[in-house]
Amino acid sequence: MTVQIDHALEEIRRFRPSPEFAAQAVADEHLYEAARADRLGFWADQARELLRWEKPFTRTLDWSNPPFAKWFDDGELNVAVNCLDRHVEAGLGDRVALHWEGEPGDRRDITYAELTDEVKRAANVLTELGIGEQDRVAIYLPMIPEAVVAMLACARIGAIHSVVFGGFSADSLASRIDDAEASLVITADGGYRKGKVFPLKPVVDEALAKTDGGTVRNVLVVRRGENEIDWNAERDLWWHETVANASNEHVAKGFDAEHPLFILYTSGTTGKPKGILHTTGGYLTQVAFTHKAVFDLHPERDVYWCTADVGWITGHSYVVYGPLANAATQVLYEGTPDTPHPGRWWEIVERYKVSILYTAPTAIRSFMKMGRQIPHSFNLRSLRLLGSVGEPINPEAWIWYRHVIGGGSIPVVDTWWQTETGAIMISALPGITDLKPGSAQVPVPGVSIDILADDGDPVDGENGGLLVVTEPWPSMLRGIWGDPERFKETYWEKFGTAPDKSMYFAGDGARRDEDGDIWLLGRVDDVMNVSGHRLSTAEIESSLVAHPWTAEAAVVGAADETTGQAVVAFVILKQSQEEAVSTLEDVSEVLRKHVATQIGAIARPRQVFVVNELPKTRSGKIMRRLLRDLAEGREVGDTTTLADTSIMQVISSQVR
Ligand code: 6R9
Repeated sequence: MTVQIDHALEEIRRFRPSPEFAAQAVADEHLYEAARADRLGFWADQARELLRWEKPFTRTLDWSNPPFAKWFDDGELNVAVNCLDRHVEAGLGDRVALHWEGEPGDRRDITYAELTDEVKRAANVLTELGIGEQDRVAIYLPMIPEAVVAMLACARIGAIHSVVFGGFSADSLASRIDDAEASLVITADGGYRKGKVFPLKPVVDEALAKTDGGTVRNVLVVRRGENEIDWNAERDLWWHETVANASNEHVAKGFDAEHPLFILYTSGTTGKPKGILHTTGGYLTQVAFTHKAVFDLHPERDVYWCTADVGWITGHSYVVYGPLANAATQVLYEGTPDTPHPGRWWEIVERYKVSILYTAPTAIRSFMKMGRQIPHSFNLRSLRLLGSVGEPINPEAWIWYRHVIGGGSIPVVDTWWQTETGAIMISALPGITDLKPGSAQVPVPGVSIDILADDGDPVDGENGGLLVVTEPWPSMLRGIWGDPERFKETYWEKFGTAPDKSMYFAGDGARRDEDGDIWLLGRVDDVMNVSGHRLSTAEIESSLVAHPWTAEAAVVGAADETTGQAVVAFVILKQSQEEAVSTLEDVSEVLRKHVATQIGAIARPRQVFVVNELPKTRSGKIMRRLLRDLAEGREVGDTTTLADTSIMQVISSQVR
């Protein structure tokens, strides 16, 4: 039997690109044609056009031992040279690479020449500390320029970085340091968040105590928080005493295109975090290509801002590697969106005249909750393109983003991808694609996507199924650090081990509409089964968010005696509506009816709980697993990857 996900919610709004935008757009139809005609040739062209190779490659893809791919593998390049030196040599040394803004309001503009200088110094320090090719370096920093410098310094000398979100616990940090057997940790005394200094170095000390010091020989500490810290004179070094005094002469060598670049840990739904491994040539090709084509980058005039933390893959690909490879000018902001006032982001957009903004639906929905008067008290007219990543963006949030932030006429691109895919895989191309709110739309040129039922057969019509990538792509993960078996099982053997059945399984549900546009339906593990109907979280959540009272919603399937599972919803109300609603029982009744009318009786939530917060990861993804525990009356499971680990207590008290 083929198992599919039912498709329910209709969305009919469409937005054509404006002729003015289309006329100046970087991407044109020709990209799709070229990729269709010769997929590998297309990627080889991108690799040659967008990057500098120390030694040109002659082979594009070696797929003789799937799922272990090699791209451009007889070529050599240096990632840091591609992101820095070559721009300086091309006369762009005075261009601002980073407009950095700290949360307390301190600012630094760093040019490409200055950034190159700093990375060379840091590379020399790493080498002096005995860090060599393939050695692992853990980076545990706030969003300060040194985070970018540290990553590029590793890349420059062929060391492998593993960035861990500042704010992850000592346990999480320790397990990541252990798994990668890191020799060095780069951290700061502390960083700013919500108006306060949060300690980082003390967490590193605690983590290293847990690992018995393990493989770590040194800790390099940036001074940022000026908070009191303990010092181990044999192990610890100050960044400002070492990097500032190091030589700025550093000749970078080329490394094989399959030389590892970084490990980034991503929490599997169960089990221990997976260290996703990325390499250099293919990765840099696809991040540079997508950064340019999807964001319509004109590096000479755009100011780009991706709000992601560098501890998330989005920060790797679209704060560090993509934008810098493309010589973009970008904003880097240390703090939270609402410190010291709720208009902080919009003030930053106004100050730097940001033209391209890339953020997550969670942020958009939290601004929706606070109301449009906050962004509207700033001048946002510099914006000409908006992007979204991390979760399905509900159509209502998409419309709000386009209208309230974008002034009503600029493109919004919803980009689907994963830590594992390394770069954007599905997105509209602005200037070409007719935009549909809520749909991630089409594979980027050179990427092959399909949607299959559980047994590997195609799904019927517009029904939902499992999203798969059918052909290898340049920025694909090369493995799970230290665990090739888990790599194969988790991603490549969903439909069996026969060569024609081996495809990359993303773990997401998706459907294709009649125009061929792709809609993401949420994680497959979160799909609910109500009386034999498989319902997606994304569609019911979008329906809830479409009601004028609701700013955010999460739904889960909870065990139910009659229907197998029942839909249980958690909603956050818009601040402007809180007075309009009389009692919480009313809200629940009205929203249950609303979903039943919009989608159908089968999707009507059994319960709707009004809450003030939802449990989210540091990158803003809702952790539905924890809400399911709550809805089924169980003790709440592992909360270590939550941005705020105390949030579940708050939510449980509101639900009772
Ligand atoms: C880049 C990133 C990957 C998971 C992915 C999916 C969800 C990301 C999305 C989206 C719908 C989008 N996701 N972008 N779902 N529409 N535009 O988020 O990487 O942190 O590894 O998460 O995020 O469920 O499988 P990562």
